[in-house]
Amino acid sequence: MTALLLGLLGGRAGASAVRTHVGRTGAAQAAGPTVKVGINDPKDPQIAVLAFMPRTVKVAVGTPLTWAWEGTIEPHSVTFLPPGTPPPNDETTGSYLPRTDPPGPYDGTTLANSGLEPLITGSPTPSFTMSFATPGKYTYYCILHPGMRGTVDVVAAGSKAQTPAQVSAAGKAEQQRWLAEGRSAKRRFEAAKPRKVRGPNGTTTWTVAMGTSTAHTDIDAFAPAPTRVHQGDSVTFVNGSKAPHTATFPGQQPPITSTIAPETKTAIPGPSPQTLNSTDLFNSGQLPGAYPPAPGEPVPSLAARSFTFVVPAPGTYGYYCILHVEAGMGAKVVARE
Ligand SMILES: [Cu+2]
Repeated sequence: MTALLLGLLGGRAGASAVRTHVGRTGAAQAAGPTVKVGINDPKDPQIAVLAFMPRTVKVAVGTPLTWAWEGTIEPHSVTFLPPGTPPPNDETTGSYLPRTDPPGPYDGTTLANSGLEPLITGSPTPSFTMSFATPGKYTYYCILHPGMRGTVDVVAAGSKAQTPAQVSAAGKAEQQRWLAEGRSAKRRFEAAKPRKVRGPNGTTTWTVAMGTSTAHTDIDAFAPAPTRVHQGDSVTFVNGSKAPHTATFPGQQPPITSTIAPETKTAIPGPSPQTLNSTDLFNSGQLPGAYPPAPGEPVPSLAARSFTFVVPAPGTYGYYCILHVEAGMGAKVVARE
């Protein structure tokens, strides 16, 4: 992790600097069809596809259906909820982290949950298999990504269902579509000019976007850094994506690497704005995405999604997102006199 951070903070954010498990294969060959659980672009891990592929699958009662995590850095779950349970949200995610196998072939009345993978087992290619006892349409969720849902259409034994090859082909077609969607979003994101606002005493406040999102992807990258930052200028990080992010300047301190440590969420040394130096640790804390944290709740305000750092002296100030460092989310501010 430290080598990765050094690579990032040295400004080489991208595939070459990333310790990655993208592209590895070798999940056990399942007897039934397999649904893919997300993927990070093998050519650019900053592009995370947040989708079950294929989104809908038709299987017969008794057929084992497998979900495979292969090449996803972003963690996901496969979570079937008992009837009447609201979809997972920020407040309930924590209760769904561990795995809960259904007591037998699934009949739709209980919780069936892979748990958040690959975080829970740490396996590079976890999988989750279950079969179904009762015909019907079953919706399932990822506990971390609100828009990420899938459907299993269960038909009676002997009825026409999809073959494993058909499911695999449908999954691959969707994967190509969502990768293309993410790549085009990233091109637009990188082409946008940094926004700036004149401040007092001839200083400038620059805005750096923290990622962006499409219907099926998150782009885990900081917008290109402004190239003409001068001492006294400010850099305001704004999260307009659907995912939470941090802007974390480790200075000469040991970097925070745990995504679940309390200091990940904490503004260090205090609330916005903060004046940087090159030795201490600075952390925006976890800035929420532009997304309702739970159904019926408002989108967090622009202020809640923003954090400003003043750059007091010339120098190079490396920063990263604690939550997405493995995807290569890091950059630097270079300030001149
Ligand atoms: Cu992030």
